[in-house]
Amino acid sequence: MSHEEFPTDEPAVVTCGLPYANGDLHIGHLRGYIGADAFNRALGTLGQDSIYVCGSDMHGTPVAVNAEQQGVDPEDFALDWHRQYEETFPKFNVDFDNYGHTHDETNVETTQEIVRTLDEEGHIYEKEIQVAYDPDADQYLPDRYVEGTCPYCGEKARGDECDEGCQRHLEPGEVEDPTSTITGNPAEYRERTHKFFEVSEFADFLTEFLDGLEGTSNARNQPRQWIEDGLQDWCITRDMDWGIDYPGDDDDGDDLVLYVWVDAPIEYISSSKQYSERVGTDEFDWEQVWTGDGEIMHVIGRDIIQHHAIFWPAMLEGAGYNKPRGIAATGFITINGKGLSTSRNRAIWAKEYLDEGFHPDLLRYYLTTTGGLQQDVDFSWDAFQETVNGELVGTVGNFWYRSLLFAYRNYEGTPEADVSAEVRERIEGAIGDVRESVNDYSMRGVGQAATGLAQFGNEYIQRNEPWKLTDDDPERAAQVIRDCVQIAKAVAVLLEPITPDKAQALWAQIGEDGDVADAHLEDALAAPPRSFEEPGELFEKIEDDRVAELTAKLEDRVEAASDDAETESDDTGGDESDGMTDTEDLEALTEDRIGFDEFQELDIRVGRVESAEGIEGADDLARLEVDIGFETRQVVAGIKQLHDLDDLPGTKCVLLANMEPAELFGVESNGMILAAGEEADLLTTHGDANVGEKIK
Ligand code: B3M
Ligand code: ZN
Repeated sequence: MSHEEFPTDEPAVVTCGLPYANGDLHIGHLRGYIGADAFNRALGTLGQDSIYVCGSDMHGTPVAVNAEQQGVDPEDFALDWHRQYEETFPKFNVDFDNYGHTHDETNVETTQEIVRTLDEEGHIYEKEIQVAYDPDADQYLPDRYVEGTCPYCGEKARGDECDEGCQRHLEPGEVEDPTSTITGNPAEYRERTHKFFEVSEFADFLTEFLDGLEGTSNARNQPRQWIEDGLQDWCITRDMDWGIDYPGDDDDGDDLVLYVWVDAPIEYISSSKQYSERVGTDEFDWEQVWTGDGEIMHVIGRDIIQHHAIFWPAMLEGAGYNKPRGIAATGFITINGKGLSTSRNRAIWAKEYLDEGFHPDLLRYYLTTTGGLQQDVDFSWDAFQETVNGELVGTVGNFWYRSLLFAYRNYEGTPEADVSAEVRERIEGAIGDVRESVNDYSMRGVGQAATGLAQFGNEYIQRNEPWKLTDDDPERAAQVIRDCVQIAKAVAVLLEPITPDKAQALWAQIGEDGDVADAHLEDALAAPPRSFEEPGELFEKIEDDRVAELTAKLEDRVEAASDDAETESDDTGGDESDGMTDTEDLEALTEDRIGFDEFQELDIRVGRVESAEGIEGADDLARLEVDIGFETRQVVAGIKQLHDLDDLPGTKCVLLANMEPAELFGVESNGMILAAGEEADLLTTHGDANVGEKIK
């Protein structure tokens, strides 16, 4: 099934995955919300009637675990974050038409109604299952309360998702070797009755649904594979008290609530409903979208494809709702080439970015034109500077300023002339590119079309040299500048989805009234007003010393955090440990003593890891190159599963240099790197000991 191109006659809803209300927003969040915001704005420029809704995800263990750690009530905890998000998004020009939360009345009602329908339609059944339980904590262990090994790929996994490995959703009881994240004890299993949603019954429907699904190819292909491997039903209840009650639950003290992934996507509906209630259904009819033929587009992270391309459409189908037209699953984000990690403080925080005094549109431009809705994004202050200085200052800003200043000085605005055929065609081409890009869910394409047009503007003014024509051929000069003002106007319209404030500033600069956000692509070709004021510069160059300072700040705080981060296992600042082990678990002290000479025989050196990579075929082993001053040693260490190998280069370590060489998996190990504990906490020095120094 193929869809009619945008703009269609039906109203549309764009959503972005709901942020868990459990911590500060960072660049990893922003890329999605900004991308989806730009997409919604771009749909608007095409003339599509479209709204952008979202809300905070208040439930589930991601919230409960963090609230518990802080000793606060999950509702208060989540509401605090929710309010912060509500304040933060507009600061990045992320303009939600409605921003609700999953614990509000609308969502509780809508969720219970949908679940009731699924139940009535026979899509829900009860089953006894083994649920992990921590006897010391006297608590069941849903989802993030339990960790173990993924049964599919062998990577470390949380109770309900294999977030470091194959990204699969895991059902209760599936994770192998489960341990409690509360006490670290192995989990016991207890029998409990839970509700299941019959996802497996929807395999044929889903196959057809995926055939018609637009967006990124991973949102179709991965789910096809999962269907082929055989779909499992989803357990939709949890032994917790924070969440939405199963409808009709008699509150028998069982503490059964709906799994967070039931009520979270339903917030997309609830939030649309709230918008309609606010503006009136004549203006926007949520039912037309969600139960009629409206267009639904989801922007999500690629780790939640299964939830959106399998579970969610099955739920919508089962409850008689409309299904998404497109799912864009964004790539990952890295910082200086390394994985974003909040526990390692390797992130750019939303607040930090604003506190540094950068305009939100700069980040919007960077994120949208490098990653858009699809690609991975690497952020470094260097690359950010290069993009801002090169494209925004150098290309866009330079064109705007030089052409408008020339127009102002010579004509006090837009000269009287017609737009040339060449320029008209060039603008029409850019409009066509935007239209095509939006239909391809490519926000990168939208950015390229806009900046490409400004680039053309620069070439055009350079090629025609109007400054040489004003005396000799004033008519021709006027015509060239008329063209340039038109291009500037078109660039404002085309860039609005990405840099809304800056586009508005330009819009006002050429004397236009009203909001550029209300303009449609065709308006790029309409004549600009006759007169305007002296223009000002719209973008400012980022200086090298500023970048050096920001880069150093980031490196320092990653280093400071990395000492504690080694023991952390998740990315949400999860399980803090006090570093103490019960002495019962420690290996007994050796009675036999050795003399100093014997100790001296151990040639232990300070080293620095130069590179680290996994050894193929060996689950645990990594090959490290370690600089020990005199030479670089190749060492094999059993740390592959326990460390993020990309993090290791540059770290100081301690190496037993006169260890007999050995061969492991065909790789020679020439020394032994020292580590302690089950997580192979690498020994290091904390002062200024140089690489190569002997430990004594
Ligand atoms: N709250 C966040 C995540 O897993 C989760 C998204 C819900 S979308 C309905 O990325
Ligand atoms: Zn896995």
